[in-house]
Amino acid sequence: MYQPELETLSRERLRGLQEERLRAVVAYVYERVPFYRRLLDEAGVDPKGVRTLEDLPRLPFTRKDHLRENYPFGLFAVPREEVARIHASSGTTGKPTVVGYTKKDLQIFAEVVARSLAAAGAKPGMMLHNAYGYGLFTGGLGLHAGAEALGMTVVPVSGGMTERQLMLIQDFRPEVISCTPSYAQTLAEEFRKRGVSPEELSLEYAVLGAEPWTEAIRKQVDEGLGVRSTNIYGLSEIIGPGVANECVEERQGSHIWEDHFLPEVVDPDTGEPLPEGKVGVLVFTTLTKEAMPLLRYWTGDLTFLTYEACSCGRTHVRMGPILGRTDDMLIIRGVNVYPTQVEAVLLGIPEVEPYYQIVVRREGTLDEAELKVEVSEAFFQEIGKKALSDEVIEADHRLHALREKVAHKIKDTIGVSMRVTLLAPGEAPRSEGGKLRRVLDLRK
Ligand code: ADP
Ligand code: K
Ligand code: ZN
Repeated sequence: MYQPELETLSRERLRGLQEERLRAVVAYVYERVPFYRRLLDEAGVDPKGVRTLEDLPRLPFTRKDHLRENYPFGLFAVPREEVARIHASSGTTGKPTVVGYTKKDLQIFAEVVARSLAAAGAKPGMMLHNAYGYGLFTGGLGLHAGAEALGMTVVPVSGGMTERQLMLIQDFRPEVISCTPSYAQTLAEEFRKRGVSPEELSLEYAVLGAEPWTEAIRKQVDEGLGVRSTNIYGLSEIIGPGVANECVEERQGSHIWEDHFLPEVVDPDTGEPLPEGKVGVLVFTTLTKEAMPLLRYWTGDLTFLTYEACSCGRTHVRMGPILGRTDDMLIIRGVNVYPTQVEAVLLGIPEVEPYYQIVVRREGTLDEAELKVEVSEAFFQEIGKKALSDEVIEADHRLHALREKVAHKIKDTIGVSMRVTLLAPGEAPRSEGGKLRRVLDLRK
């Protein structure tokens, strides 16, 4: 363990610490963040009345929309000069969800990731091949700093360029790899194709997250790479990856680092707290963050909690796998995508209409997204075709160029490649009273 004294605190002492920190954070945001002062006032909550965990359900939820409404820095509780780093994740529309960290927040981020890596089997002196994306995403830099804190040798490979990844894994001989589960499958598959057996690989542990995965995928990765893989969970709004991690001993649920992130599971419809073991929405209150603390943040992720003692000795509660979402967020190769973001891009292109459908498939180990979108009536008239098909589009440079333009704008603004299919006016599915299926997820 990275911080054994904190990771094995008795439940009673953990609760005491949580309550002390809860009182402090409620007073802190009420004092410093006008949004929270209004939210609490409107909910009729006197911050001084929040004393114990029993008072938690009286606090209003914070939602993704609140982040959007306060874009970019409106939820920061410290002057911008005290923010040491900014990260961002996909927002529901054109603008990303922005998060900030003070120096102390970054230190805590590194500590929880170090705990996560240690839980996953990593030890000081081991080498980490970090294939999470660097940049505005929290994954790359988050794992990086945590591995350094633990005392590992970090190789900041970032995502993509699979050929180079295969070479570096063979030449540098890392013991640990971090990436999305689907990318771990890709790497395993590519090694197999090249006749490199798992026994020849130096890898022992894989830390996989950023998208949902199953025991079937775990088996493939473990066998294909010769590792024991564990789940890492997190979200930018709360800190990034490392909110929770499975212990390599049990691999039965991910320990949530509860001295920093206070979890609840609530009913998705009523918001009422649910008992241990029941599936509902995971909600977090940050207990120690300075730059952007959040009260009862509605993650949209569906799972359950268990307080059963774990053989690894850690006392922190475990969460199950993510079983779904309460909203229409898609995760394509680890990147969050909202249909409304796609819509915002389409609204900015005069030759198409915001009538569209996103079809996601898994081809081999990789997610493939297809965007079907209607061309505008005016554009369709102008090109003078009766119908649109792949052949017609290939043969007409205007259609060809439009398809490229849509694909580029999607890639540039959302960060995910989608194959674009142009439809004639009226061909995209329309709502027939019921809910429109904007998304067809064929991966399940
Ligand atoms: P990250 O880079 O850690 O994925 P984001 O803020 O971009 O952070 O995305 C967070 C969302 O990604 C979560 O709310 C959840 O839906 C999904 N996610 C992250 N880790 C996991 C995981 N281990 N299993 C399932 N879903 C995950
Ligand atoms: K994600
Ligand atoms: Zn455990």
